[in-house]
Amino acid sequence: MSSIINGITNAIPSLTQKYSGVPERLAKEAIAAKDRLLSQKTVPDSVPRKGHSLPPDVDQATYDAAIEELKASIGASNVEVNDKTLVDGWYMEHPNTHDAYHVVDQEEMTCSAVVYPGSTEEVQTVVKWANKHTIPVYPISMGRNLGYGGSAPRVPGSVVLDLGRRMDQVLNIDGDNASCIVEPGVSYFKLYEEIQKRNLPLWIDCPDLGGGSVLGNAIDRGVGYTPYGDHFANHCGMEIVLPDGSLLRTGLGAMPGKDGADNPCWQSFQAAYGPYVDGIFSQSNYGIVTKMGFWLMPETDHQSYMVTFPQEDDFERIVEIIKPLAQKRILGNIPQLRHVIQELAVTGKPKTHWYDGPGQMPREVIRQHAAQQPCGDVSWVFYGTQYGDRAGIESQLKLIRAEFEKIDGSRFYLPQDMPPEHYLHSRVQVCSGVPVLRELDWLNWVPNAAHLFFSPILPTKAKDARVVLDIVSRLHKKYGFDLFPTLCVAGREMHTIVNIVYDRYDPDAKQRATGIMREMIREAAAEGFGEYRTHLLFADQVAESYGWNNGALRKFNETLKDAIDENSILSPGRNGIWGKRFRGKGWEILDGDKRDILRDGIRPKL
Ligand code: EUG
Repeated sequence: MSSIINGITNAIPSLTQKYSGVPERLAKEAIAAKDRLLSQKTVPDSVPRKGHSLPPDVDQATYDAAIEELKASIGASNVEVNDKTLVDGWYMEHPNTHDAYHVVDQEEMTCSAVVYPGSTEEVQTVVKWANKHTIPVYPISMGRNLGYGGSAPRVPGSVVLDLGRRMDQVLNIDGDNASCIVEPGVSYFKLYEEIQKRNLPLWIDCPDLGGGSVLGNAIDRGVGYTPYGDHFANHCGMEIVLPDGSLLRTGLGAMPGKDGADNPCWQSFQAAYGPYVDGIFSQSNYGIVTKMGFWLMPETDHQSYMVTFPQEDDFERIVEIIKPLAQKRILGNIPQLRHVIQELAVTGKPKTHWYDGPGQMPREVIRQHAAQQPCGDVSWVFYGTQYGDRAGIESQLKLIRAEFEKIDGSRFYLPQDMPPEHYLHSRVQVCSGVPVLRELDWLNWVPNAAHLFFSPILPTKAKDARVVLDIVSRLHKKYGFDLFPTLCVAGREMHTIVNIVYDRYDPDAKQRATGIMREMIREAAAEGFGEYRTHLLFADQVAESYGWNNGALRKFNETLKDAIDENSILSPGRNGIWGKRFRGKGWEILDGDKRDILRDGIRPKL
């Protein structure tokens, strides 16, 4: 499949050609999405390299010899030195050499080489090699953790282990147990297609964008929007290469099956006997997950809907209405509550289409344009979905509508009430486990756009939502960014996602993006609110904010790290966890350290 823009053909790999490719059913959408993104690009694909990053404390000759040794053990074609020009690409053709959505200089967070292991045994081989040479390795599943660091290592010159390219199999789908087991290179697109091919009445659960790794997203504790939306909570069993190269299986996988078979309950029961260790392999740097089991949801009838609310401060009442509905499990999934400006952004039109003044788009301008959109002149838009049989769905909807109708001027819509291009139709798909690409449309907001997520967890309480919304609103004004808040509201907490969209080739925009992130993390922490996930460059600050009792949690994580990873070789700095080789030596980027990481880079300044 390909698109033609400015006379240049832009081929997009399909899922049949490449494990990370686009499914045929989305070919046209992918071409259109890529064309729109390219039309907003003002810079060349690549610029000459400034240099080649080496791992810390390794000279060129020693490095070259180590690479030759690695080539000899896993095959020369499975080791690529990262000395070519860097290309950011786009979502479907993203790099494994650096962070496509760079925050600091594009050259700053680069690996020295990319390695492609083809099996768990080869992962073990590479890890043993890393220990021998004390070269840090940075595993990625597919590298689509975009907005949180992509495929970039935190320590420049690390060797990226691109697991996905050669470990991309759906190892099993058990229709009877409604479960599967996958390798790191299986995207939501691929798992979905695999299930369709086998004609199984099962759903996957996918995030807003479908290109990510099922395994990678789950170990980063990502979320989706069916009743199985908590990806880590719906995993069952892991296989892990530990930082010393040894191998572990968790859950019932720890018990050998009969005659050497995999245990028959590996994808049926999550815990093993004794401590439930799976959790320490999520958002950590304690092991490389090479296989992971997941539960799949039996397909069911479903109904997506949208409710609009006119007033800016309605969100306080909306949140209070959602809380009991979610606690009683009347709401079928984790709904999203978005600000009306996102109705403009998700049309895929650039900001300049709506407004060409400087700084933030004024509320009055948003209002004028929203009035012309299907949602009308409103402030908040709620997207929900109900599941079960038709009668159940109808009775739930009756209850939900009655609650929301208590807010003056609220309006309820079904997909058939909206024109075909409206975002609600994309919600129907995502909320019934069909992975899509629609969310990319935000990225046309500014030229050369990248995004960063600020992702605090808030109690599902009007008062707290107000506090944080006030903080982020004030800081967005101060830093000149449009405010794109998405509240993913559960019964007791909300994953509050604030999406900073910036031009990654505008140094001033990058400086402001970094500044606002650090300030939002700091101010939210002062109110007692912490992030559920963050970009690599803010990991130290976020980890530091979880500082109760003199940083007891951080110290415990470090104790584990040092016990498991003797040589600090595995993803140093990931999630704010540094092994003893690096800790306290200037690598940490902490609040209040006055570091200017855009000017000075991210290596220690001694
Ligand atoms: C989104 C949701 C997330 C996240 C990043 C982005 C949604 C954007 C709930 O988690 O981490 C529309």
